[in-house]
Amino acid sequence: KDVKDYLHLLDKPLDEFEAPGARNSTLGEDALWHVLYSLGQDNTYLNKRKAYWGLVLAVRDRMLEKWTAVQRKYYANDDKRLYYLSLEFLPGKFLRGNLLALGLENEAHEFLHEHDLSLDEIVDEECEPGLGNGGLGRLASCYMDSMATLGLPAYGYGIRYSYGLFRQEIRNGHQVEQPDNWLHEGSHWLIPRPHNLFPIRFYGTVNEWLDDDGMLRHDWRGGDLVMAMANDMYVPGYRNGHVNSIRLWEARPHKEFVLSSFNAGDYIGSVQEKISDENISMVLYPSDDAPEGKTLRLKQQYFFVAATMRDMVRRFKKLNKPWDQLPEKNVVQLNETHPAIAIPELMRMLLDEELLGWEEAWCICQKLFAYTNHTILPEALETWPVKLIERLLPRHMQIIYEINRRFLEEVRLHFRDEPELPSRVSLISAGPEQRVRMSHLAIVGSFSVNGVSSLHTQILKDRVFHDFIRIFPDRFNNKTNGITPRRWLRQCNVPLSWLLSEHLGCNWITDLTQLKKLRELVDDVEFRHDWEQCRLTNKKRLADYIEKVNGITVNPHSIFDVQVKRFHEYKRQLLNILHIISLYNNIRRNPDVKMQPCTFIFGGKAAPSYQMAKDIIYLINCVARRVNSDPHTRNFLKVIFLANYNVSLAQLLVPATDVSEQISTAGYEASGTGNMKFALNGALTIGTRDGANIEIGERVGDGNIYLFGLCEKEVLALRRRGYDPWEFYKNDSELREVLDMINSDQFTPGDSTAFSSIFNSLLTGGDPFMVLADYRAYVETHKRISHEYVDRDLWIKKSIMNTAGMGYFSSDRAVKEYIDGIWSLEPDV
Ligand code: 9GP
Repeated sequence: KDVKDYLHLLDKPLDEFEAPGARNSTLGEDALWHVLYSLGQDNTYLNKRKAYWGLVLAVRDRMLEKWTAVQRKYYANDDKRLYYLSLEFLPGKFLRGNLLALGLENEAHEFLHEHDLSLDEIVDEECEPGLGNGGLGRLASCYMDSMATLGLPAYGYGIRYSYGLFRQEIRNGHQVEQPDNWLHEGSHWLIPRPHNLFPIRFYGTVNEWLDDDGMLRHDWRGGDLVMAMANDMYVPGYRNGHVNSIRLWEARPHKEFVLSSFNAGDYIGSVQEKISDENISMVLYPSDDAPEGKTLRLKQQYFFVAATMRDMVRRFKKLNKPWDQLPEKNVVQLNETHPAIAIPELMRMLLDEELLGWEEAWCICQKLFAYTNHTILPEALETWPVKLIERLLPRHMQIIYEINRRFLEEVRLHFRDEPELPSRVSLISAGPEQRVRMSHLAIVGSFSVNGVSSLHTQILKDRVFHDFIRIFPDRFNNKTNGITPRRWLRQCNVPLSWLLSEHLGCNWITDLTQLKKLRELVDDVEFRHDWEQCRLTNKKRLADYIEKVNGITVNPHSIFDVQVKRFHEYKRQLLNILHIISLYNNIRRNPDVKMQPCTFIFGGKAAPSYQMAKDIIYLINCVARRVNSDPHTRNFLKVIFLANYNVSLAQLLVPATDVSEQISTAGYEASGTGNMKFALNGALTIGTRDGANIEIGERVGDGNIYLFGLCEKEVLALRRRGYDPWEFYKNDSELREVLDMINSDQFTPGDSTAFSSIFNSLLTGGDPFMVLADYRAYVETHKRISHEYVDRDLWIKKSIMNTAGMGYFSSDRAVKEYIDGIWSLEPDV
């Protein structure tokens, strides 16, 4: 069947959701108009580029009409607004998703068809904004999609980085980082708003003065000013006429030139100043699950938070309401601690500019802010040196001291017999260099603190923030992450979407729980056949990509086993590659082995400063080179590393995956969201009892997931008892062989020390992430997978049961839980 035969299944009629101001012209007519009048190009013939940009502008017009109508409605209805503050967003490419949400897919297909073009070709023209590192940024984008689809009065806020996360190239097996100049052609999805401009101060001094009531007041002045300019990105809801926006701040020089130095003839000096001001929004920090303690990063955090608080207060002031209604009309969600400096910033504005008293201002803050924690890795919990904040944001440091003083006074009062408690919960850590603990600031200044999976929230309560639970027993809650079904099924897996809509209707797109009805179809032979065909179509598409990009032929009937995510020791890509090496050894030992061919696919970036993660990438590529060129194993085993893993590549990989690798050391992965994407698309998970894997298991059923290895409690217990990786090395000959190969020149002929860092970390270094402890269980589980995959009926049934069980993991469900449990907002459609 042709694409067009199915499209009606996925499209509801337009008139159901057209907003006021709908136009008479067609999308194609408008695109042609824009090619001539906005791009200034001949529109009598179209190429891919012109068609792409013309369509972007025509789609954008429609979003703008809806967005302005929605903004008007917010004011008219006096709606409570949500501000979602995140230093990262990873929206992926826009065109296809926006067409889909606005119900314009058919029109776009027809228009392109008339010009001998296709949507697939022209989306190649689109550059993906990499304004995030990984899970946290992508989650923010999934939530923005759901907020718009649920018609929430919500705004995303972040930074318009000129350079997103680096572009990864692999040269001679090594990761090489290249700048990602995603704006080199400009982006029409982003609307600059030069009049939404706020001055942001750094450094300077604090003066004291007495007001008419004799109250001591503070005034922060001097220092450097940088301008924050708004750029808006639009997020349409799915077929509901609702459009929200993400406001991304861009740093601009305060003055085009500093006049004094200009007059003094220091032309270069004044230009230099302009450049350093703009640096603030120049580049995203490429660290995931580990903060970069650099001044520029703190500047970025304050810069976007200060501009956002100004914007919120600007809108609130239009309502002419008393200050105590600020939290009735607004709620601010802090995505991680990165925006936590918003708490002292709002205090400063209320105290120093609006002249409120401390109690009143603090009461407002505590009712306004909510904080989501996404990590328990100690090295990833942000702290900033007191000295740095004192210099960069002197007034904020005073306010943090005062918040802390009052908080600790209360703690001492209520926990008299625990003299150690105040220093443990203090916002400021003691030691040779005092530091501000941003998570403590976020907890104390918020009315809600949530983790992102059941296990993660439990760990926060039991371990990481245990003391705070007793101080604020009602503050902690769980909101298990979710993913948007629009991008992660409807958009990325068109064949399966057709099949689902044919059998279930289209409502699953906005009500993912409908997927449970698939359970009634598992015994239908024809349905299972169609299911398998969909999967095969996706696998062939991925195989074509691998052939084109990596020049390696892979067998689409082999098991596609995929691990794509940031490279981090706790995510244990190492465990995966150790298993592959042992498989390789076994095939070489038994050339007549009967086994299901397997294609192991890796993708992901390592933080440029994280040497061990880069060494692991190099190891994978060296193993791949050896395995793929060995005539004895070539037909059974392929290892592929796909460079520059990003949202677009994920959309290609996710629907083509048979086995999803989610193998972090139990207790370390807060939730994971990749795990959800794969299972939703019918992959089977091999995973540890970590993060959301546990909840996925509960929903898809024990028999449809491969959980293995130590659970979180066992990891802790083993560590307490004294974990000795050498024992595993000594007692498991297969494992020993693999490790010895890594510690030789087998994969790097002539260089036997290339991977000694890895070998040493696993043995003499104590194997901090317990790779060796889980090795045997992992290998045995893989044997089971390989065995069960051959029983196609069994496997396809399990695959269907995965999709059927994943309804819960929709970001619509997650956002509804935030609405009910934290935000108290009214959907507005
Ligand atoms: O590492 C977590 C990941 O497990 C989670 O799924 C994601 C979204 O909640 O956040 C990641 N954390 C970070 O990226 C930094 O804290």
